Amino acid sequence: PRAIYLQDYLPPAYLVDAVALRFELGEESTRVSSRLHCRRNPDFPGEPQALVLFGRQLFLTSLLLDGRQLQPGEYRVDEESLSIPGVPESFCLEVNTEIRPQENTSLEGLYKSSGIFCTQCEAQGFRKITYYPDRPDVMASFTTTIVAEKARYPVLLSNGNLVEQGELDGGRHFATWQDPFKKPSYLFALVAGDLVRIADSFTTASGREVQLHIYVEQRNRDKCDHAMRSLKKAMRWDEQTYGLEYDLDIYMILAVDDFNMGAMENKGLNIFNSKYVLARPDTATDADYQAIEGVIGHEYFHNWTGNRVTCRDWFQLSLKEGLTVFRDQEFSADMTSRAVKRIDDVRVLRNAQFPEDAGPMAHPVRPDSYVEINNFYTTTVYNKGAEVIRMYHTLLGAEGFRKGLQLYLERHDGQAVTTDDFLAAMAEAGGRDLGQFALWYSQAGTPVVQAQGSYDAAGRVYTLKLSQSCPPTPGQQEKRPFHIPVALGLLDLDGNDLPLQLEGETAPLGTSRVLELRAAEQTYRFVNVPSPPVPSLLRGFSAPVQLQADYTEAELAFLMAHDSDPFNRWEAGQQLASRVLLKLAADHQAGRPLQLDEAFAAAFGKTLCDSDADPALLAQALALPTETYLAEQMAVADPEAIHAAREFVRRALAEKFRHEFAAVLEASARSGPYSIEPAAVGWRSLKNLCLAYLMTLEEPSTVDHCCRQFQNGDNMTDVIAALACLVNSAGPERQQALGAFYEKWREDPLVVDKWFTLQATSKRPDTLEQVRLLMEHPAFNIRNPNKVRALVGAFCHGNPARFHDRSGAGYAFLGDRVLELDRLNPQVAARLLGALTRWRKYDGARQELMKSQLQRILAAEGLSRDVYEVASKSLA
Ligand code: BAL
Ligand code: ZN
Repeated sequence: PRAIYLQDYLPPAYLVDAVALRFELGEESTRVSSRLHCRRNPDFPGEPQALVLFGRQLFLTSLLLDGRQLQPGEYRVDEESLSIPGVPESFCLEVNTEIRPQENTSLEGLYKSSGIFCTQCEAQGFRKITYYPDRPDVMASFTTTIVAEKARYPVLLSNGNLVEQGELDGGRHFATWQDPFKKPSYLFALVAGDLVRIADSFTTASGREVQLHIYVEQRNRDKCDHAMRSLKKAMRWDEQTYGLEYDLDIYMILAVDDFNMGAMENKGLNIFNSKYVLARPDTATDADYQAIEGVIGHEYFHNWTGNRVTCRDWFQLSLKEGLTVFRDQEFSADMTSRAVKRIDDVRVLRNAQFPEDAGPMAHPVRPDSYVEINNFYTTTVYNKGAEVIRMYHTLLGAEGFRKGLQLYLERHDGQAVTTDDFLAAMAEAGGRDLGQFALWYSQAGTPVVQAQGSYDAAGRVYTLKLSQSCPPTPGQQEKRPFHIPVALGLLDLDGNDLPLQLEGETAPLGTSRVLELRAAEQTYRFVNVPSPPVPSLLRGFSAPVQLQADYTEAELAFLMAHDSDPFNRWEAGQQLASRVLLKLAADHQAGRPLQLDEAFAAAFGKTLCDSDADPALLAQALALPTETYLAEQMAVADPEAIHAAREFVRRALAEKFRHEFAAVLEASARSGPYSIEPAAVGWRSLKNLCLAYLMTLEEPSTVDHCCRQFQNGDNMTDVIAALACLVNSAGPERQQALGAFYEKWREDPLVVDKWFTLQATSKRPDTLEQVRLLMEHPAFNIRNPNKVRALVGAFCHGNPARFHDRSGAGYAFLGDRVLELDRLNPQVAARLLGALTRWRKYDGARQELMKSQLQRILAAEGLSRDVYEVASKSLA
């Protein structure tokens, strides 16, 4: 397999103005006829070229140029493309192909899910439907006719507006859809199936009525209310926040069970993984409800940031993804709790993106090259990309950012552009030089920011020295300094924010401000500081960096109690807990007895008893850093020691604070009936966290409480939280509860996924055996990505203590699954393989075991590009 480079980009040699597609959907095979109106691209540099169309796994039946059938000698077909030399300046090409969607297990292109025909074309799935210049900078108007048997496929959908429909002979019918907006092929969608429609409508700010349709299988019709409500909220939010209105008269969403991604923003016809649509209080957790709101928002927001203005090439993927993730994060923050949302988002960044940025697959937000673009739908492109957008927002302010976004959308509406174009619009609207800021797109790796403060009592001056560096990443040994916004405040002895005045300023400017670190090292002098302050640095996590500050434990406890920035209050607690846990992990390694740190316990107890605190924030503060995060903090990760230390602290805290935890459980019983409002969600998260702590003691009264919550809970959040505790317990309740849960929910695949995940993430030593057995369970299906992620993915990515078992059995299990899956669905296989990429982080024995699996995979015949790229780069 060959790498593709950003520096080799050339504009397309030919443009497509319009394309008319006709699909004859069949049980054996599907015929696709495509009529392309093409012309030479005046902007293509150099001599006229052959027309090259991309296509994979297609059977070409005929090819006509301006109505004349081409003979085999007049064109060339290989595994990836069709080329026709000597085409005229402008012409009409008709391409007739056959495909077999029912055999398509890659879930890319046109495929079938539970009897429903559906598509996934991003990034390069359209070329599995027909030969086409399948690249995002070729934008055309699409007209799509779908013909299918009416009884099996009463609903026929595509992008845009329905312009014609009717009956045909032999029990068949057709529908023709026309999309008035030009689009790249990756935004094409087609759906045919026996579906029910949930209908609603939305009146836009300018008074246009938009029909909103959610299509699902009959059995799911009562699980769409939340998705519909979320859609309407998202539409209103985008109008109010950015003045952006929806542009078609109809917006459709389809939910399918078999889907590689979370969802897809096809113009006017989003196709969703059912996980991000379906919810009922008894089937979906609070986290599911929030994820649905976020993903519905995300796909809707793409209509402007992605569809109206799209990417020139796939290196620019973060242009639409980073921006749209930022937009969905802000939407969710406005709908729920801003502080809790920020904490959740930073957790994702630290637990997934920082490790990626520190490993062999590290790449810039705008990568320089790829072998398989599907491997670049990463947490770097998405989540670090969103942090980059957030930094523009921090540097320009909300109003400057809004102006910049408006300028970008006006200037580039209907175009396929680059991250440089986005940066130029922001720089112009904000009146800022963002030249150095551009390094966030081109340099990989997580910068390290070191902070050192000193106080001069005589001069009443506080001096803060900030320095930055960035570790080497593949292909980038040396890094230039980044432009880093560092939001900060200074706390006085009572924990109040001090007014901030830098040397040279005539008066203080607020109590929280953003310093712009641009050099490798910069010093800031704050004047008129009456007493030695405690700095609150990187407030709100104002940049995606690792902060190293020389806080004492007492200072961390002080920030935990007093910082006016809720994110930094949480952060101080996490830093304190990390220190304690890492020290205990070292004790475990050295065979020393483990002891709970008294100062940490006191700070924890104080937080737990803060009856004025917001329960949602309290739950965040009381949750210990994850095993994955802690592993990242060690020079050589030791999953066993981390697990032992963390479990020890959980039990020790439960013993010490059993009455306080129990008091929270009691208080929560008075917190009112089930609702999905943020306050109720906050109480549930706090209550279930306290229950989990108490259940580490497995005292009969708590086990009883847990069983009652499991049996009588009126919502999935409470039921699954209780079941999770029981699954980790040793008593007979475990098996009973798992059995009862499965019997109750066996017909609901999304709930069964939760049942798989709980067992795959169990702390019990026999978990791998259980996972192997569950792969034989009738409810497991290796062709369904959600099932693979719920069972195999959850074990390999979400259960470090068991996956990294010294025997290497977890690694061998993963190796087997990757090879098995690669033949069916390379995208899913490559993602799973991500669990082995950080092998250098472990001890020598584990390194050998992990490496040998990577080598075994790489040696396999007929490997996909996806898996080849991950395995070869991991070993490089
Ligand atoms: N564009 C792929 C799915 C998403 O990010 O919305
Ligand atoms: Zn997206």
